[in-house]
Amino acid sequence: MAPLVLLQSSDWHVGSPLTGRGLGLGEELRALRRREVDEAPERLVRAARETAPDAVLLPGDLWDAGSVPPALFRKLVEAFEALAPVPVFIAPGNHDFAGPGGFYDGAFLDALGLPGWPANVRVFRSPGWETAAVPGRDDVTVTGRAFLSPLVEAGRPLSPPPARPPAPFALLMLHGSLESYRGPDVPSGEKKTAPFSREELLSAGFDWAALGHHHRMEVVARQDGSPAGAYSGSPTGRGLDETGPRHFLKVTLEEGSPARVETLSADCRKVLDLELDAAGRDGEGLRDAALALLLEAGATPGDLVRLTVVGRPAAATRASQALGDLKGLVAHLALRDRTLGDAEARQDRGTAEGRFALELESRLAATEDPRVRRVLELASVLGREALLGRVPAPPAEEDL
Ligand SMILES: [Mn+2]
Repeated sequence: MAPLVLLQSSDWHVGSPLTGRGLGLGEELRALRRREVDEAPERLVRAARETAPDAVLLPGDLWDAGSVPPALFRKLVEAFEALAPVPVFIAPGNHDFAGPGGFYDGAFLDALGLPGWPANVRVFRSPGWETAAVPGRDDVTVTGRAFLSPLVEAGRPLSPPPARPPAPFALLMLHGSLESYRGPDVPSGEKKTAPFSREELLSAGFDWAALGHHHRMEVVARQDGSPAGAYSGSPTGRGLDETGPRHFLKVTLEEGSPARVETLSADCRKVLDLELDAAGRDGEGLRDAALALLLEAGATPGDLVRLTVVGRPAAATRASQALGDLKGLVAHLALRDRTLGDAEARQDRGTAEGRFALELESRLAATEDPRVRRVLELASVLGREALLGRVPAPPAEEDL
């Protein structure tokens, strides 16, 4: 039996507005990044040329909202046509849900004069499990389902699991929340949608599970350590919850051997969220430490970086001034000054700076609200400048 080669991706979120993502991108860079988010389908087509897969698996969230412009939908369809004759399987998620009146609805496409889904694409449109054949590979089946609305699904999709078809290679596509996932986009509290455990996934007995919904790559291993499935993660870093390199997955299944998972670079730049401890450093020391940190993080000129400076620098050190000229090293550097006043002045209640520092620190200790905290941090940095008799530089715009 020939090995089975799969190409997997999900969570493109085409049409994302990229606002409020904490990076403070300027208009021009935001527009460029939006185009890059929208070009994930083209990058996938290039990855398919490289990997020559037997099938492409896309477990959901291909677009960000039902209001995605029809022009972007056309580009999506063109990419899928470019993949033909390779079969493409889509299991719609909670963002690109398959309800009536959406882009997965043929009548809706007809009414808008939009092209229908190409013949090589199979979309799972039912909320119940369905199994599809893979054209050209009668030894393979794909079992999938769809979200029909954006609402949180509290039901457990793998309890009970769908019946495993008897094919030598039985593949599963599932959009939902692996309960042990701990990436930066992990949902808080009870917001997990279509939740499932590793144990539920393993006992369902499939040869591979293509997972979507979470945005950091994560492989789910069997008891013997071999891969049972994976989230590829989103292919384009859109903000501080999608940091680091982004991947498409090439998965090779061969009878009698563990699945082989290889990553292909999916993004042309990356988002980095770095923290620098000012710890007694003067301006030059801060600059050297920041350069070392960028190097260690593998920063390249195209990257989008947030650098948070914490701790107590040497007296009268201004982090924003010391680090301002690092901005030329990457495409975007958002500097966040969270430094505290120097320890000696702070201990002296007899000085204005000492009382100011203590007052703000006690207010900071009293609140968890991130917006209030950020305002207090800025007040601390700007107030110290003013107390030192310097004109405070207005802080850069931030979107929290
Ligand atoms: Mn999702």
